[in-house]
Amino acid sequence: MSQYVKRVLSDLIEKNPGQPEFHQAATEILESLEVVFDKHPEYEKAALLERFVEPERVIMFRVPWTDDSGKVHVNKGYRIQFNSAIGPYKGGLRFHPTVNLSILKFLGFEQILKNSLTGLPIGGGKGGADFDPKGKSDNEIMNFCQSFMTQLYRHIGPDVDVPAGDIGVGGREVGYLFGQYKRIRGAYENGVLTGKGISFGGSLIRPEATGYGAVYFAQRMLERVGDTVKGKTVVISGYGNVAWGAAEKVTQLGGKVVTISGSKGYVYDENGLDAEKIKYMLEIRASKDLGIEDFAKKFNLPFFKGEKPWGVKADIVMPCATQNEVNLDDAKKIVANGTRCYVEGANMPTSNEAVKYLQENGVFVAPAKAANAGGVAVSALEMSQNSQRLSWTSEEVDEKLKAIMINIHDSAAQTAEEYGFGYDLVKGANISGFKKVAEAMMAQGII
Ligand code: NDP
Ligand code: 2IT
Repeated sequence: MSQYVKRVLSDLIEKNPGQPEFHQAATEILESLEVVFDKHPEYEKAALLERFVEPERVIMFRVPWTDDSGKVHVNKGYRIQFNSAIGPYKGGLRFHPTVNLSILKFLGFEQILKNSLTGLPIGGGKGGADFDPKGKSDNEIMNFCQSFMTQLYRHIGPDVDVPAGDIGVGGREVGYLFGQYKRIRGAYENGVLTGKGISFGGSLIRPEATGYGAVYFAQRMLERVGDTVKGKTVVISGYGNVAWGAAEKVTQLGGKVVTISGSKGYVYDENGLDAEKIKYMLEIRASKDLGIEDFAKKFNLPFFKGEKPWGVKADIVMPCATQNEVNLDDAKKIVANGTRCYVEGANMPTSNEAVKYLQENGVFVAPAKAANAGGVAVSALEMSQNSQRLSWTSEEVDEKLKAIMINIHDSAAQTAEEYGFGYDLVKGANISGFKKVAEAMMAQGII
């Protein structure tokens, strides 16, 4: 690595102790960007990289709420406003007990490049809380969302920062968050959040967009080698929003989804999921009491308790649950199974060494920031529809999503080629996403 990039990375690690996920994401990104800094000595003079790795603003706040028995709880709430060079901060909110500054900084950092790759004018941000929505009643979820927004509202707006969903935050939570924002602001600014219900400014296809987009991305990778999704065996992890959209699109295209999973284990379906089973994924995700084991029980399928699905033979592997689900040992199993195509639906599901191992052993890896950008891309389309006060049909949104995914793939592939990395989509996506942000930051002066 060049001295400059090395120095910024080691400073980042030293100055942000106890943030392993942020270090991990930064290491992968900065390693890829070395070649850009070699070409642009003026970037170092402007301390571009030092500024790029430092969030513009980190907001932390208290979220007190009352459960159904009258007990008071307090959670930590966050919003990382990482980079607004190319547009208002944009990114999801995650409600999960593991949420902390490290996880949100890695997510926010990745989001800057992902959002740039969509070709749409959105900056990077991320937020959330260490709140566990599991087992909570509807009323408790509403209380929490209202308290969270009572703090967050002063920091966001349609031209300032536009949150959306992520783990633990879906349509129901976005509805409660929007209701409270509207009540406090006294204005109907529906462009302030995306992933809203269709009756109040949501976009058709937004719930499906991340999973569909990841499969469109896989389709483009296969097309390059004269192949299609039809007839392919696909291993998916997770059973949430992203896993659901991916399973639906793979199945529509004639592929066979043989696994889904949750934190408690995975389900194996030799015959491949059908429409009824895919629909049931939505029910368990929305349920207060049901989990992945109940899916296996209902359809009489084998359940592998405490295990991950990476040992199952597949043509395509799509991790769609959470970060660091695939380590080096898992990558070895995936390679040994002859998998050709590895598409990240979740954010940073793969350790850096596992990504390298997959790539060195002939697996085509589609990194999250490229492959899962369909969700935020349709969020940006939702913002456009809101500001123009119109709504596009499902077909219109789906067409735009497809075109965006093809464009992301092609620009990552072309950039990697240009910089001498062959078909390395990890490097290509990082460089391609960064170039636009870097140009904008340079043009806007030292801020
Ligand atoms: P959901 O809340 O809908 O689903 C989360 C899924 O991941 C569940 O299957 C859950 O299983 C599993 N999971 C969550 N945490 C863990 C954990 N610590 N260990 C193991 N499994 C876990 O979230 P989404 O589908 O929206 O998000 C999934 C991934 O996709 C995340 O990485 C997210 O950042 C990313 N993403 C989401 C986008 C979106 O539009 N929603 C867009 C782009 C990326 P269980 O309930 O059993 O824990
Ligand atoms: O990780 C992501 O891209 C998301 N959770 C979606 C963000 C968004 O603003 O739609």
